[in-house]
Amino acid sequence: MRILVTGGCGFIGSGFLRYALAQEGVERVVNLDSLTYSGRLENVSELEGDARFRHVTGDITDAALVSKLMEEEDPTHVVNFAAESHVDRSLFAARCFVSTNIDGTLCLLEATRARQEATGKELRFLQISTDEVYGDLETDDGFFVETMPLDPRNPYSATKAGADLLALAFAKTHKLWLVVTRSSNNYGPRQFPEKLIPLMITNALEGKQLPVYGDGKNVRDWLWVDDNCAGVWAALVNGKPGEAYNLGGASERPNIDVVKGILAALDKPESLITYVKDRPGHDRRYAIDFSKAKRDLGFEPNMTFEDGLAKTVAWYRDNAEWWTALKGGSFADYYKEHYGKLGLKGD
Ligand code: NAD
Ligand code: TDX
Repeated sequence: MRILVTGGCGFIGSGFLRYALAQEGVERVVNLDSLTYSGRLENVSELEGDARFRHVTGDITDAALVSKLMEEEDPTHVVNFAAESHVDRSLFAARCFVSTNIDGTLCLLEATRARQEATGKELRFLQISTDEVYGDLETDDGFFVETMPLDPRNPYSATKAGADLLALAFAKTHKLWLVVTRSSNNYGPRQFPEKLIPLMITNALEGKQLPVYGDGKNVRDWLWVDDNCAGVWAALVNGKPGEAYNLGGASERPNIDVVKGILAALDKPESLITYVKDRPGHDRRYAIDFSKAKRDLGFEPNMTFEDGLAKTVAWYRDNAEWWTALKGGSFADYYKEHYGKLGLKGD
């Protein structure tokens, strides 16, 4: 297998690069990543010594670069992780979400189609989507299933839904071998400290307030990042073309319980919790039915949330040099300015 991965300098993509290089029969893994604020070269530095690995800094919207890479590397598989991935940012900077998540996906799909036509060989494509495309369960029961209509509620999930549907449409109209995975919230080492779990861990380590949106009772289903990578791999190898697969962690938790768990693990006081103005359009509950992936791909989340959270807390405590620089300077100023405009997070 020769795999072209995009977005491999990010949180999940870097986990997938390590996962793929550990599998049998993998001759080559090429990573195309434009190194946005969330793409970190240090996330892949340990792979640089592997002769099968190549990193290319570049944008998935760059059609000439994408087709040049396809000619140079002759991939058998494409896995598209590259995205603008943070819901809060999409509330004030939606344009780059449309560009990367929709235009970028289209660019990769067109290049894949052209390459397949030029070579006459199957080129498999896996689109990384998200459970957020289903919208909001709103109630305490029920689960997302793959047959539900997509009903995204924020600019991030709208662009991910657009890409998801575009990919599935390419599978039908252009007869591409293509599958989509829709996972729930991932957590683990190397997640950018803007997302709930790493933000709360790092704020607690710094003795800062922990900003909980609304009443803290919104529910997310937490999936250990390596379990997601295993599910993506299984879909790439054993998926049925034209199908979407939900990948979940069977770990639904209200946000406030997650935050209290982090404080307990770090032996920090609950007085650090600050309830702040709610995120506009904040989805109440996500929960995943992953029985299709279990049945057809053998997917099963292995990590319990308690063990995974303890490992994640330990990683951030032991790797402060990875995140301290990210939380200062222009990133902090950027968020302060925009959250200020939205009246969020109290500053
Ligand atoms: P991330 O923000 O950590 O990483 C995104 C990566 O994509 C970065 O390395 C960035 O530099 C790169 N990138 C962004 N725009 C690019 C462009 N135009 N060209 C090339 N590279 C570009 O995100 P993540 O959390 O690792 O998410 C990866 C994928 O998984 C995304 O598609 C996201 O929508 C999806 N997803 C994430 C979660 C989650 O909980 N984090 C859950 C479900 C689905
Ligand atoms: O400061 C915060 N306070 C807070 O209460 C932040 C950043 C989040 N939250 C809440 C909002 C959500 O209910 O925590 C929950 C999780 O928030 P995020 O980490 O921003 O994730 P979410 O909005 O659920 O989206 C994530 O899961 C689906 C990923 O960021 C997406 O990329 C993925 O597709």
